[in-house]
Amino acid sequence: MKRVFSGVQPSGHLTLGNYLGAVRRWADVDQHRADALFCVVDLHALTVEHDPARLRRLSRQTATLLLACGLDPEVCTLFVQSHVGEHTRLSYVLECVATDGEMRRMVQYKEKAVRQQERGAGVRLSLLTYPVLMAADILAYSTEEVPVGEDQKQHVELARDIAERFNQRYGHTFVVPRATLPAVGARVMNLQEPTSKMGKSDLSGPGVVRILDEPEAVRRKVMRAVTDSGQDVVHDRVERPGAANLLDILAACTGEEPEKLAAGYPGYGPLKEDVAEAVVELLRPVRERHAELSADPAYVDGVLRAGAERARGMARPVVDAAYRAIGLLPQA
Ligand code: AQP
Repeated sequence: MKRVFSGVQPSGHLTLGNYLGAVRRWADVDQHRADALFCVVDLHALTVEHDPARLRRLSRQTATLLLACGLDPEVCTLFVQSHVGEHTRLSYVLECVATDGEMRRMVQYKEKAVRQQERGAGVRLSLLTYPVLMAADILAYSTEEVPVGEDQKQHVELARDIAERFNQRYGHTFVVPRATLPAVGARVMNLQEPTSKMGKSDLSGPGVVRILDEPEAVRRKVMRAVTDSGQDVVHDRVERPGAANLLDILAACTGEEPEKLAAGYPGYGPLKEDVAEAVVELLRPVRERHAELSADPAYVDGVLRAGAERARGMARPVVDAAYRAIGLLPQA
């Protein structure tokens, strides 16, 4: 069975982008076809300004939401990154294989560093180095496939490069992973700024649909989505990014082709109405299940405890092997 690993940061309330780009596939496909691990990557959420109490709340909420989206602890392993010490243990060793230049080329680092500076906050060193921690997250489990949205592709490629370099220098230790992207929904854009990704840490609100938004809020956000000049509906991500984003979202909800969908709409109004209803119906069962699960935090804690134990057992031998390979003296 293939080994699959992926994660989500508890850096805000999960969005429609997280759902369509990653989590829906984890639940519907990956956990059933693979030996799959899914992780609330809380250490990654420490790379930008954060509030400790909010981070704790969001970590539990994210885990609860992953279960509500359909992750089944009987068939996959769900855990919190900081509960498994092997991730940071491996990360340092991988920092000794990665280069400073590689880190500075990461698009997310460049974009988020600018955002931090604009907010008047310092750029944390961890923002530069966290792609190595992400490589450790992946490599510690001998992962073959990493199902992610498009924005994370570069980080998975870095993990590949690090694994190959380590294996070449110190002997075969790591499985070399690859990213897998969804056919549609790999990059859901902000409804107010359709040339920017819909990101969960975007606090401004109206362009970001959250999985737990009430139906009325979803409808309002979709109906107010920025569209392009021109009344005819065409699917063109470069010239008509607003309409293309709505068509991509509808395609991801219905399983149809965005280009074919475009042909059926005389104007933006009816398109928006259908997108709003499709998203409301897509998210409805998740919201309902989340309400049930959040009434039972002890159940969620139990799932995370068992998940961390299982994950630790899988990661330890791989990390021990990496320590031996790189020349660290094993404890007697
Ligand atoms: N807009 C998106 N479209 C498609 N896929 C997306 N993903 C994130 N946003 C979109 C995918 O969801 C998974 C988990 O994402 P993450 O927690 O690593 O990143 P984020 O939601 O983008 O959170 P950030 O980095 O805290 O937010 P921003 O960018 O707003 O600063 C990943 O597989 C990701 O590809």
